[in-house]
Amino acid sequence: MKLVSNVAKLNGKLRVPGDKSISHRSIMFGSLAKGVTRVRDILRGEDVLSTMQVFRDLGVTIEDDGDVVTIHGVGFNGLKAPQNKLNMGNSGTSIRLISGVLAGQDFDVEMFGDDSLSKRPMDRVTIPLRQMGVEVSGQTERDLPPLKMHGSKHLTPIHYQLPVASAQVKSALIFAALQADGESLIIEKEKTRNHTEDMILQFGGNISVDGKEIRISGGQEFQGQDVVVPGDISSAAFWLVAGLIIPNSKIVLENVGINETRTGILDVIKAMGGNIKLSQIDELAKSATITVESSDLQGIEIGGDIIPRLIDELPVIALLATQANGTTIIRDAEELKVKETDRIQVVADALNSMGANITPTEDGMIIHGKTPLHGAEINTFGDHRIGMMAAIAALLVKEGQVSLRRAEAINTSYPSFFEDLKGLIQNG
Ligand code: SPQ
Repeated sequence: MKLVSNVAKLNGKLRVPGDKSISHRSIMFGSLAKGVTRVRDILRGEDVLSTMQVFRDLGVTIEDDGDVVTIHGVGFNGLKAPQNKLNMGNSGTSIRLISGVLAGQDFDVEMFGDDSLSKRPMDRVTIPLRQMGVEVSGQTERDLPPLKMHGSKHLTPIHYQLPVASAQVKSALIFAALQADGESLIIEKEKTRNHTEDMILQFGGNISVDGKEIRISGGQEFQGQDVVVPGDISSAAFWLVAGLIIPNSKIVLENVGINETRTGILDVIKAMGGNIKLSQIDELAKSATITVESSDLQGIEIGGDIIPRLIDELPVIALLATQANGTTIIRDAEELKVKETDRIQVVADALNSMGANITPTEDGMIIHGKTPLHGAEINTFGDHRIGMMAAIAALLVKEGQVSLRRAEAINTSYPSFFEDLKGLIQNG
C-alpha cells in the first residue's frame, strides 16, 4: 500500500474507537457475570472480535446490532467445552486472559493464533497457572502457542510475585484466582493497567489493591452491567504525535480514556515541551478531550515506572523523538521485544530506513532528533502499531514514496484508521 506523504497540515476533531483493553474485558466479564451486559462504543477491531468469537465458542450468546453488544452471561459455571480449537488471532490479550478464565474449567481446550502470536511466550502465564493445578502445555520451553489446557474446578490459591511488568499476566492470574479455593496474593513488578481490577468492582465483585499488592478471593459472582467504553489512548497516540510533528496542525480528540495507568504518553509530551491540553475531563468515566498543536520539542529520558504506562505508545513516541531537538533515551522497555514483533528492532529498522538515527539497545533505544525522513518500503510484519507509526511518519516525507507491506494488520486495533487520517488531511 502507498502511504500519503508530504502533507501541509492536519486539522480537525475526531473520536478514536473504543479502548481495546477495556473492550476485551467487557466481553469477558459480561460472559462470566449472571444476567445481561450491554456494551456501548466497543472496539470492533479484529482482536476484540477474536475474544467475542471465543466466548461464543464457549457457549455464550453475544449479539451485536452495530450499536450495542449484548452479552447473555452464564457465570463461571456456565461455560461449555468448545467443539473446536479456540482461535485467538493476533491477540496476546485474548490468549493470556482467557487462559486464566479457562484455568477453572474442567474440560480440554486448545488455543492457537496467527504467525505473530505463535512466536509470543506464554510461559509467563503457564508457569503460575501450573502452580494452581492447571494442566497446560505449549511449544518449546517458552510455551509458545498452540496451548493445550485442562483446567480444574479445585484451583489452589496462589501467592505470586510477577517476574515481569504485565497486565496480561496479572489479569490471567486474577481470573484464575476468582475461581480458586481461597484467597490469592499477586504482587506486581511495576503497576500496570488496572482495567481488570476496575471491572471487578464495576460488576459487583471484591478485590483489594494496596500499591503493587493485590488480594482476591475465589468463589465470587458477578452481575451483568451497562458498560460504556472510552476511546483508546493507544489509538489517540498516533494523532497526538501527528499533530505535534506536522507543522501548522491542530487536532482535537474527544472522549479519550485517561485512566492513570495509561497516560504516560501525556506526561512525556508535556516533558518534551509539547502543546497539549485536556478539557471536558469526566472523572467517573475516566475520559477527556485532548487537544494538540504543532510544537517545538526537546528530547528527554524515558525509563522506570512510567514504562508500563506507555508501553504500547513507544513505537510512535520513537517517531516523535526523531523530530525533537537533541537526543531521547528510552530504557527499561525490554518488554517491547515480546509484543506482536520485537518492537525495539522493528521500530529502529523502519525509521532508520526512512533516514532516522536510532540505535536499538537491550532495553530500549537511543534516538537522535531532527532527522528528516524520506521514502522507503516498510513491512509491519503483522504488527498494527508499526503500520500506524509508519503511516504517521510518511506524512512528514518530502522526498520519495513510503509503501507499507502487510498494512491490513492495522485492522487489529483501528479498522477506521485511514478514514480518520483522510478527514484530518481534508480539513488541513
Ligand atoms: O493483545 P496484544 O497483542 O498483547 O496487544 C498489545 C498492543 O500493542 O495492542 C501488545 F502488543 O497491548 C497489550 C499491552 O502491551 C494489551 C494489554 C492488556 O490489555 O492487558 C497489556 C499489555 O501487554 P502486557 O504484556 O504488558 O501485559
